[in-house]
Amino acid sequence: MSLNEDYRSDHSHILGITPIEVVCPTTADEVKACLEKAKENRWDVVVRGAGTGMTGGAVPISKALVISMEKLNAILDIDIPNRVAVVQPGVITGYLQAEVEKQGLFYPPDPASLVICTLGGNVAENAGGPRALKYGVTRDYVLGLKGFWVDGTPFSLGGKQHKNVAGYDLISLLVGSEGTLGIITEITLKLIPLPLHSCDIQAVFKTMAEALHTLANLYTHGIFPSAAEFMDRSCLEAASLYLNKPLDTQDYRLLCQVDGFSEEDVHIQAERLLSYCKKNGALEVEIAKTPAEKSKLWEVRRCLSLALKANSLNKTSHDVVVPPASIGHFLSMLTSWSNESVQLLGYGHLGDGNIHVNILNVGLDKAEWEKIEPLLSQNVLELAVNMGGSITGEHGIGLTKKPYLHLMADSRVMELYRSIKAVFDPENRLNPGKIIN
Ligand code: LAC
Ligand code: ZN
Repeated sequence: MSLNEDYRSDHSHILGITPIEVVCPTTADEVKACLEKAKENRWDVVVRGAGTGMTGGAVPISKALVISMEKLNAILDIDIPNRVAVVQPGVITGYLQAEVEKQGLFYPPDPASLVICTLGGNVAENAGGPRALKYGVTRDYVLGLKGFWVDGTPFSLGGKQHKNVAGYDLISLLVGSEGTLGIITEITLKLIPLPLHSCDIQAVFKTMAEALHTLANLYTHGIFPSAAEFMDRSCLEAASLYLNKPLDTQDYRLLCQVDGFSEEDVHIQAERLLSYCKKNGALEVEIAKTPAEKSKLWEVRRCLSLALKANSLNKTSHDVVVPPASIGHFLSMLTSWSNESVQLLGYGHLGDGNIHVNILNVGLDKAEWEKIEPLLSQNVLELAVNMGGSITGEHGIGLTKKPYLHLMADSRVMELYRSIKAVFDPENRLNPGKIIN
């Protein structure tokens, strides 16, 4: 057992309360014993993976027993005939991906933190990533869950069956429930055939309008990109400083990926994408085929969250979603709310309308920032909702988005959420204060 201050925070940088105890179980039986001990002592219980969550979901905000799944980290089975992987929650996402790829299989969800985040955390948050555009999010791959309810009673839902419509869909409910409904100790994940070939294409545009127009009409050109990411000048400037590398920052970039099962198919899609981008005014197009060329392009994209934080006094991150056709209007509104002291920008998974909005303090003192930031956050989230979108596409509600959940859910729906929580966790001891009060 260890007691560590590090277990108070996650990537939202909210500092929670020091845990009563931090336990790192190595078996499901130990998890059960922890829950029984917590029940006896009437302690709250907060479960965490690698702490890479962005909204404070794993931050303890009451005196709680923290169960860290970091040592429950075995791949139990890669079952090729059944096309599933059975894993413990502490397995690193990128590690599972590498292991299944050796067998010609594919687990697509790829959050930006995939080399450090865990599958249990991905399930808790229903994580997405760039490849969600073609392949969907974590929930689309969870076939089975085993674990415990808060009082230590075991549950087993689904399994290796690829279809299952028996009863209410509790698996889907647990996925994305941010550790508030149950504790997961085993996950069965669907695997699909590994696309054997892929290439990445980066197109540089002079104007945002050209880049967005290209994105908006991509789907009618016989191309199914597995990712379509957008970065603007401010992102590129921050990445250049952060990576200490010169980058051409006077432009807007689309970073797309196409994949398939034959070199010919990928080549055809890439050629179509290249000529389509050029037709739409791309000044430059770069194609990356080798692993080194690909990671050079993705290094810039994947560092953006950290780079923007490093290059501002304060940063608030949102991950709103808008219907794809509204992206241009949404981004222009962000620009209209920016000034020399506060900058609002959007980057990321624009192929599916999932925009990482960053509100950056570049010139305000602490008091001014604390006054203006909530107003700007409110504006950003309300705008997304009013456009028919969502306040979060992949980072969840946790703590930071809790004040805004009502924008998505009327009072009846909020009441249903509270009722669901009360059925699963009548004493409100499981990650209390997250998602809803
Ligand atoms: C990303 C994280 C922030 O896509 O979700 O960079
Ligand atoms: Zn993202």
